[in-house]
Amino acid sequence: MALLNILTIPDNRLKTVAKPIEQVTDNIKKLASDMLDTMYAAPGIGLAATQVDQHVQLVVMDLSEEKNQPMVFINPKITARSGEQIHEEGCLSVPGIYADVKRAEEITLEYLDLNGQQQTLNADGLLAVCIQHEIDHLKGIVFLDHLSVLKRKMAIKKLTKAAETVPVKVD
Ligand code: K1U
Ligand code: ZN
Repeated sequence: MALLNILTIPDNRLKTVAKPIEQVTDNIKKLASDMLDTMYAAPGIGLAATQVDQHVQLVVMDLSEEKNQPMVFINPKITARSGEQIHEEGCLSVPGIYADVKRAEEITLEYLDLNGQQQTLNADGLLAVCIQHEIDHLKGIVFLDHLSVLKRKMAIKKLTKAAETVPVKVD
């Protein structure tokens, strides 16, 4: 088991755009496994390679209660979206800050699995939210970028001021 360092804002490396993975090598499989370990330890329900300073299109997630349903998405691409939902989001790269973000309610995702096989997934609810959040990371976007300038500034101020303990929700 290997735990990776998670970058936090305002680290500029979080703004890097990730490159597609050309081949699912043993190195990519090891990175996916280390990212899952890191996500479970954080704890979180998702993690993008960007957040651990690896700039390839790789995302891991597990939304199950028992933390026994790991998902790995390689080169994930949203090919259809519909509807709208507002969900409270958090981010391991923006610790202690939570805010409501508007995203598509239903999406279709195309990706490669760990065997290099093309897959399609239809998702809604929290699964769709989390996928959109993680794909944003691969594009160098964090969820604060979806907020108004004022709310973003408030969040960053709160984060800097209170690198302390209590989680805060930005309304
Ligand atoms: O990308 C990340 O930083 C992970 C992030 C994913 C996410 C959460 C909520 C909405 C959208 C995307 C997190 O996992 S934050 C932590 C979190 O949500 C959580 C932690 C422990 C138990 C349950 C949830
Ligand atoms: Zn995040």
